[in-house]
Amino acid sequence: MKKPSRQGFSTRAIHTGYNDREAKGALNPPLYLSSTFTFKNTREGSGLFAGEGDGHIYSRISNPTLEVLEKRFADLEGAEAAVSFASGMGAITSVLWTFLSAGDEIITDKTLYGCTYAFLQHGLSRFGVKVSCIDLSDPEQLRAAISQQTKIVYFESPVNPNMKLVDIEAISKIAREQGALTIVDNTYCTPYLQQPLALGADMVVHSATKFLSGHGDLIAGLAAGSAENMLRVRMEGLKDMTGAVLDPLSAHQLMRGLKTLSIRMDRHGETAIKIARQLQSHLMVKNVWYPGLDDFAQNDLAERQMRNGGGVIALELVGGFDQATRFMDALCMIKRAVSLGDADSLIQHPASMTHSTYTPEERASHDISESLLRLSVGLEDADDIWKDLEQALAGAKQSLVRAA
Ligand code: 7XF
Repeated sequence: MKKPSRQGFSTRAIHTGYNDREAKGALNPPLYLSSTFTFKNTREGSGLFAGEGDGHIYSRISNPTLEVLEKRFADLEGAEAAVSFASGMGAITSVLWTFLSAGDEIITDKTLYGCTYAFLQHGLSRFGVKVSCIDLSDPEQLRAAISQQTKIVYFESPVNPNMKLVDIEAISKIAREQGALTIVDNTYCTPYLQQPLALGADMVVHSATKFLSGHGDLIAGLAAGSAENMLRVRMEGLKDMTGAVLDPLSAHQLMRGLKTLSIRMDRHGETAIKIARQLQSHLMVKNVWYPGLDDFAQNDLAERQMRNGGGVIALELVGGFDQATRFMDALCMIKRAVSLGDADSLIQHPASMTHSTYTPEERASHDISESLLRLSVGLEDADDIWKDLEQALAGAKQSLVRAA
């Protein structure tokens, strides 16, 4: 991996990968709306197709606007290279198609974002890949399960939606000893809060739709890792298998989001810990899972691998799902919507929404409670977020009292 850069994270999120002097002094990188790129002569074109030189051929392979984003993002993740995609699912599928073949095994944590799980169960497994789901928060389970057949160990940390953490360093070490690649979905943290590659992982994937862009106005994905692995992802998974290429306008907007990533993540974390504590002390709230809480079961691990607890809280109310529905419906400012990491606070019910790709039986055995709610804490004033939650909790309490 590349040596750490001398400038700080926030500076690099604004400047890396772009020289305004090469673009008529434009402060922001030009938007290259071009599907194809001309060749000076036939030899240059054939050479580019043979991997010689470093020009652009066609925007499904590379584009100068995306190139700035990719260089900047690789630097932030401490990676040699990065590739951008049309969505987080585009990133995940392009990476996994690149490195897996029939007969290989992928070991994943038992709890994953719903569509990632669906891709493994309904996609990869139909093509002869063995998919094994275990509890990766216990590294000994990986030690027992891993074999010569295992090509990839894949997980999220924190896990969507239940906020469990996976020890990236411990898992990467076991996988490496067996010759398997570790791939971490770093969506919840972004490289500002957590650096999986520095902890030994081989690649990271992201839904850049979330905190990285931060404003709920685009869908995008990113992957980062060694130059060799990223070249394969670009030339096999992206170019030939999924074609899930990011459009330049979204790349441009995503770079705008990256410029404020560090201050947004600090604020998400500061507000989320306050809200998590307030929720914990409310009579209507049965459980709160947030990595910044002192009594969070994996608090030590959170301190070791995360800068702060992030912007997402999982909770369960007294009275189960019926009360949870009343509570969600009573919220005024906080929006009922999937996605996370936006300036706007969002709440959703994983069992019927983001994780409805699991059957009820699968949810039961994959640690996804039917009454779990997921709150993405936005950038509004903490007092206003709490006021909205409090009035909705008061309504839920009244209806519980009436029912009793
Ligand atoms: O393809 P997308 O940009 O929506 O990203 C897929 C994805 C990948 N990894 C993680 C950890 C994710 O959370 C997502 C998308 N999750 C949204 C959510 O959980 O609300 C999707 C809404 S259905």
